Amino acid sequence: MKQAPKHPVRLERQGNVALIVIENPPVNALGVAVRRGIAAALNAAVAHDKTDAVVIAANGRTFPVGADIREFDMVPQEPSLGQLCNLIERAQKPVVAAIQGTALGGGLELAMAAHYRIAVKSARMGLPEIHLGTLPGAGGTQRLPRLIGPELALDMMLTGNQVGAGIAAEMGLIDLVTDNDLRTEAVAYARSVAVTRPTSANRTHLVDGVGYMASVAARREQVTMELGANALAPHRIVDCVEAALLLPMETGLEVERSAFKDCIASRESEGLRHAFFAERAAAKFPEAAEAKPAQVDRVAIVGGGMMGSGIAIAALQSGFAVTLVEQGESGVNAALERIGAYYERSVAKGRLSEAQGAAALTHLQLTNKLDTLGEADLIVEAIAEDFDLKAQMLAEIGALAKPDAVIATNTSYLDLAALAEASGRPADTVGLHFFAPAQVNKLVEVGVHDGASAQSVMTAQGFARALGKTPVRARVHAGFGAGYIGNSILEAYRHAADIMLEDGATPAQIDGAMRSFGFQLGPYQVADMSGLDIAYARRQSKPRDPDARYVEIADKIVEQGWLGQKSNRGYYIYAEGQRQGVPNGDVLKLIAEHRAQKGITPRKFSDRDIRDRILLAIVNAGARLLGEGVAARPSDIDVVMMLGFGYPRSRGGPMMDADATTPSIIASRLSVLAPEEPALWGAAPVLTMLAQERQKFADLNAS
Ligand code: T1G
Repeated sequence: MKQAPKHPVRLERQGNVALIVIENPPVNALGVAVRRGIAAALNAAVAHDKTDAVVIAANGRTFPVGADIREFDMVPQEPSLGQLCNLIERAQKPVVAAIQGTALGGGLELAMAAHYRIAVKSARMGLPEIHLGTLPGAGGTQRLPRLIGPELALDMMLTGNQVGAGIAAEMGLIDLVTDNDLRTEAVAYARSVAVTRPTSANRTHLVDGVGYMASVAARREQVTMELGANALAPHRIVDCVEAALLLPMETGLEVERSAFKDCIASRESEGLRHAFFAERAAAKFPEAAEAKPAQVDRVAIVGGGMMGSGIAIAALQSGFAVTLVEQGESGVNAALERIGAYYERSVAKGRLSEAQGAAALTHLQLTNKLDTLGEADLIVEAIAEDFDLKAQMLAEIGALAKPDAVIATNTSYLDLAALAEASGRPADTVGLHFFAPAQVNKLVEVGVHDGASAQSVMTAQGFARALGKTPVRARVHAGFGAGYIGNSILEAYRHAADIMLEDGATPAQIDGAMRSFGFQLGPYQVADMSGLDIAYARRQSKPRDPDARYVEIADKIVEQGWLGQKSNRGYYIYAEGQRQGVPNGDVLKLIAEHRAQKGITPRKFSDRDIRDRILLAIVNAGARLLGEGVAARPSDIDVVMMLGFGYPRSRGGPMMDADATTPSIIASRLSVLAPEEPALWGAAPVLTMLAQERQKFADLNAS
């Protein structure tokens, strides 16, 4: 018989103290059942004549991390979190919140509605709603300024950053930080306080009205400067903090409630919430049903170039013992220099303390001896992107690695299945495709070929998660160049751009159009940054699709010796050491000559044309990868494009964007462009199917 779900809230007693205990794993999200449970328990506790004080506590790893985000798209149910917080604040007996883990969003608001807050030393707290395109909607914008002042309150809400318990106590947010048993301390503390202390009555930071308004005005100006006048949530946060001074609590709460509703209804918040769940869904690999990640303590990386060193740093930063193998003395020294420079910069910028930097480096073994690989649990091959070199290296790795080790290749384009065969241990070999800079970029594509074992896949995925990365699964079939999800879509993106470049647009115009859409950089700025010779080498080594139009402009630029930022000259010209360039007139001349040679009369493209053509190419390529089973779900494509290629997060990614337009309209727009370049804009079968069945990509996310 199915076990009745335990109620997520229990009322316990310890003498004259009532304990309201929340238990809603995994993160005690404050869904409707939890809210109702807390309200009922509180009313019962306060009404009980043996109750002198109440403690609100949570079982599990954390105090509530906020409202249940999934409920934002549902019909609101009472009590709302705001109503529950008001009920707590108005309680006629002292209420103490006992915090462990991360008290975030509505969880911290609940604690601020309590009359007192105590926390374990390791606890952290924050209001990250801005990362979801919204603001604290349960009284946080009114109570936090009262507790810590406008300046610090605006900092916390506009950055969404977490603060530790120690800092929170210094700010006046927490009353007691303990190293002892939290529940015991909380009950003792509750017994020690005699009176309620409603936060709404706290005027400590509201007395200096002039100073308060100066903080508000300065922040409003800063937000407008940095984010523009239309940045909804940030501006509404400032308005609400202003209201906390100027309006009575009830009215301030109304202002907050209306601002919250506007933000939640915005396309931006919809996109950011989708991104939140898409990143979590991406980590759900089918192989998890068959295997668990094996323990990885020692990692070996073969190749200490930019990628190899970056992966080594990411592993050191996550506490792994790292062996980095490079060729010869000079290779070892170059890798040591690269990694050393990273730690020097991090210490200089205060990101790490000297001690932390030194401690990390004690776990690094740098060598030019491959036979050290026998000790590693996981080996990442990160040498040059050349099939023969990689195949030979993987064969050596396969021979040296211990029987239960997992072998990963960082190839971004080469045939993964063939490389796995070359290692002699295809079942133990998978793809681990990091994105530059590997110590920073959150995205890792886990390449899965037909012969890979579930254990190897899950161990690689587990390693990526342990590095704090977001792993996305990319299934590749024999004979297919890796390319995985990201680079396959990038090829379509670049191809669409190159066609417009050949037909009349300029690099700067195309880049400008994509920046105004929300990308940080346009395709030609990215090309210059990554090095034009790398892409050139790949084009030369890859068989051309005879049915696809080939644009030779990029090749001609490289053949002029213009390689991008590394040669201060590419699509743009760069002053020494500068990352911002000016359009390269010689390239414009080269393009004009190229068109004349091909008999192409340049035509005008509006920025909207440019965006539409590129986005249609991206969505269509995504649909093709879904049809080929390379991507498991559309939201995985969204995650790859947002984390790896700068697709604006507030839009939720290209596949979510396509749903906002609808697959039917996308399919009809593609049909207009398809005759121009069927390989790019000929609708993929999955898209045609969704359009015909009036379905959305989101319907495929559930699968
Ligand atoms: N609502 C619903 N589900 C949530 C959730 C939430 N707030 N937070 C986490 N989950 C699910 C998540 O999808 C995953 O599910 C599982 O919990 C574990 O999460 C009115 C408006 C706390 C730092 O923004 O940042 O309060 O994939 O894998 O890496 O003002 O979760 O297992 O099925 O992320 O250890 C504000 C969001 C909400 C915090 C833990 N709060 N959460 O990270 O685990 S808005 C937040 C996180 C709000 C009020 C407002 C992280 C974490 P599944 P996980 P983790």
